[in-house]
Amino acid sequence: MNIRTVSTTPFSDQKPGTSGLRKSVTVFQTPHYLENFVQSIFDSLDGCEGQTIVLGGDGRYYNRQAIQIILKMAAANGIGRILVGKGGIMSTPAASAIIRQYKAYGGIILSASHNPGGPQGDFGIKYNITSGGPAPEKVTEAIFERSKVINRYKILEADDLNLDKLTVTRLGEMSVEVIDPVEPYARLMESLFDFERIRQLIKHDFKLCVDSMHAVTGPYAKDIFEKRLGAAGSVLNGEPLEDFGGGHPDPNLVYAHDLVEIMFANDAPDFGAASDGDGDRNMVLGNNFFVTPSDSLAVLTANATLVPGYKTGLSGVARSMPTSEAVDRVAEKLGITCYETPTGWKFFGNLLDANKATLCGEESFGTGSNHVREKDGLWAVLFWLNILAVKGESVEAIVKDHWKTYGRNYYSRHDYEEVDKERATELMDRLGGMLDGMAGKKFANYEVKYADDFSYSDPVDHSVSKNQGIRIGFTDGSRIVFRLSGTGTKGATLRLYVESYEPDANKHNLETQAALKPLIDLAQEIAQIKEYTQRDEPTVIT
Ligand code: G16
Repeated sequence: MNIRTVSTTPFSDQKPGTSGLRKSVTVFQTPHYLENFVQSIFDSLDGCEGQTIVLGGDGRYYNRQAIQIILKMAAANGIGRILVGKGGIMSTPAASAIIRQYKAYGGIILSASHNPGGPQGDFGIKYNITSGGPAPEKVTEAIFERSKVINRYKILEADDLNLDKLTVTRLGEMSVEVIDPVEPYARLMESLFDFERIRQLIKHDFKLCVDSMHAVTGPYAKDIFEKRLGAAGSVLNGEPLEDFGGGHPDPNLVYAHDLVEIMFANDAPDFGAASDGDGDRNMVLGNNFFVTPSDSLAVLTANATLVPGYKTGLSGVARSMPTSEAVDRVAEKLGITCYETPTGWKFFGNLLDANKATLCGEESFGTGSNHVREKDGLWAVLFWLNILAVKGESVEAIVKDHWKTYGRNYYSRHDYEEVDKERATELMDRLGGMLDGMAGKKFANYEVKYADDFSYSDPVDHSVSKNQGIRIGFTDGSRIVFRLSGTGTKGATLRLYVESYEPDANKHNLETQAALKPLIDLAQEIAQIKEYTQRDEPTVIT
């Protein structure tokens, strides 16, 4: 077989964002676009020749074609063995688990996560390292630098492989193993959670509904909830489709509307959950009750010792900066450290590797632990089911009880999607320029305690990440945070995060937007959001 060296010219826009390179499918289909980026990955990896790489994606449109290209490029670049998910499918947390279980050199994951799919939708690619976690900034920087000067890529001339059968075959010198992407993951889940106890709960008429949103978790959810745990018929939208059935596979109250309708009906099930495109995000609901991701992290932390995999306690916890401080209060009570990192799961990697944190979470519907190095949607669902099985209480009762003990952090995120990039940058620059001297200023009932552009110094490798979002904290414990999304593909997305703390249990039943209204108005006033975005309302409120 022939290795072809193809001349190419660089694209200037291959800088990985919050989680890999995400662009529209049409951009990825531009001749040489995918190949340039993949070659930049191989060129940036030291000593990957002869090594094992894991490969799979969330099954969205272009997944199959991209996998065939990457396989041929891997063979031409001297990779020794590729483990590829059957049908090219692998959820992001399963890929992380498989990299770790097989002690692979790394993995290439094809996903644009919660972004819509289909020919007019988005596609994405990211590289994960030996630990199973997303490549840290120094690796993504090296890939980007390489992409700016690349002038050739290597590809094997060969026929496409059949990826729909579990086989071991060869592509040139490289071995290709088509593996079951579900089994190793399901086994890992069985090692962490009390499946027997959850089975008993379900047997005793506990009803659950899990929405896979026609994305990658369908086969995982069917295997785990329906087959292993006996919850027949509990998986909704379980057939993975290349365009996610035309939906937006983002598990929040707006996009997971099928589930929301079921869970907010009169005869709602006891528990509901949804996953995103690649299976790393989760949304948890009780009967007529929504659990914010920030509260979910706090509740899991407070109850972790009820779950077999965490029964000896947690070494620490971590949350991204914009995530509410609910978990900080639990950590304080448990006497463990709570780390505050920038947005992006990659920042948790060092803390997990160094055993400084056991659980991590983000407001963007992400929760996970040291069992893998990605956030893990179905893991979070199982964690909740295990707690529910042990406590025998409803989701709502558990959360309200939690608020009684720790106080309630009212929390909401307002997204202004697809706004003008230049104007959004101007808004952030203007805010940045206002921070000096803001501490001590009074706005209506609020007094500014601190105002800064968040900078993170990694306690393990001491790398510093600057400009990670603007925080304005007030003396009563409330906060407003502004940042531009690093995952959007059209224009800019401005995110406003608003949080206030209420210790008084008699005031825990307010509607969230109403409770936060004074702060939301204040954020408008300070940042002049309407003027800069030309929008009267946010696109999505979660
Ligand atoms: C990715 C990252 C998360 C981040 C989220 C939103 O999630 O892994 O850490 O919180 O994007 O990022 P941004 O606010 O920059 O859009 P996913 O599920 O898209 O891979």
